[in-house]
Amino acid sequence: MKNILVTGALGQIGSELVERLRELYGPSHVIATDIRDSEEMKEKGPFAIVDVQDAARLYEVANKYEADTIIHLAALLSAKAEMMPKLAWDLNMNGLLNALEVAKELGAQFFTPSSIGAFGPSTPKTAAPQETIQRPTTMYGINKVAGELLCDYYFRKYGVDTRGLRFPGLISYQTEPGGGTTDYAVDIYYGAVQEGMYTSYLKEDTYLDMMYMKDAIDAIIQLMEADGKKLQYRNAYNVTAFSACPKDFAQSIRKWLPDFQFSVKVDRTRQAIADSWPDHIDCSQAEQDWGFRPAYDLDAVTKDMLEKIRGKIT
Ligand code: AKB
Repeated sequence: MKNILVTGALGQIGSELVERLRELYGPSHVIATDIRDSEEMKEKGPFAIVDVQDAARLYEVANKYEADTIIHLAALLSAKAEMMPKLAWDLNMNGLLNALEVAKELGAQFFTPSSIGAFGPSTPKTAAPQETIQRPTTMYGINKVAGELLCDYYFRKYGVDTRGLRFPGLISYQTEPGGGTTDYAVDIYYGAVQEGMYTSYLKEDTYLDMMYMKDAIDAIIQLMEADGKKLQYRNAYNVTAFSACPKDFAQSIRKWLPDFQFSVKVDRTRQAIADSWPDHIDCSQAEQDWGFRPAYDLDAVTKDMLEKIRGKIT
């Protein structure tokens, strides 16, 4: 039986992943950790406050619960990292290094997400391949490329079973994202349900890859359960469900809410970040090596998001 320790458990991915892992492996086998406290998380299974920059504390908690799997999610997202680059370096890099060290000491399997942010302006704009030029121009992207290389290093040098995914923008209703460039793809649904309108901070024709959280959670579990011998890549596999721009989201929402009002007021920082990323990445390697196959396209996401957000606020 696995004992899985999750860092950043109260974040956008963590909150849904912990719930799903507890269903699959049993509540006592999933140790949720975060820098913030949560009564709700505590009630449902083991929970500890951990700042991933505190290596000793991270080790203490992982060792206490005999963690054999570490899912390291604690990180600053792209827009926030651009506003606080030094903090981003400290948290994103030292946090990762500390978590990898714990995995090495305990012989644990390891997962951490990379991102489409690991690509830059010189990466092919469409169907960006699994292996391609990675010269990102954002602090977040630099962290992600360095992180991919660091995870590969721990695999080769110390035999740590590191695995990773390059996530696109993730869309979810349970916990809102914070500080990302792709957050509009969540905010637009809240705007649609609560106010019947949304003002996008990205231009209407800015294409980026997107994926529904349910598909992202499935992909993490599938990759972690995959036969390691079949993995031609470790850190990290390209994954995406669809490429879309703000206008596509607005058109999709109008299929359910015909009066939805959409406008644009560009935020220069986030637009520059989005412009430096590919419009679309190629995920055929993930399909081939471990059977990645997302279930939700844009309209399926829209239908579910509108229903779930309505249920949440009424
Ligand atoms: C962000 O926008 O920073 C993230 C990501 C694509 O990594 N959602």
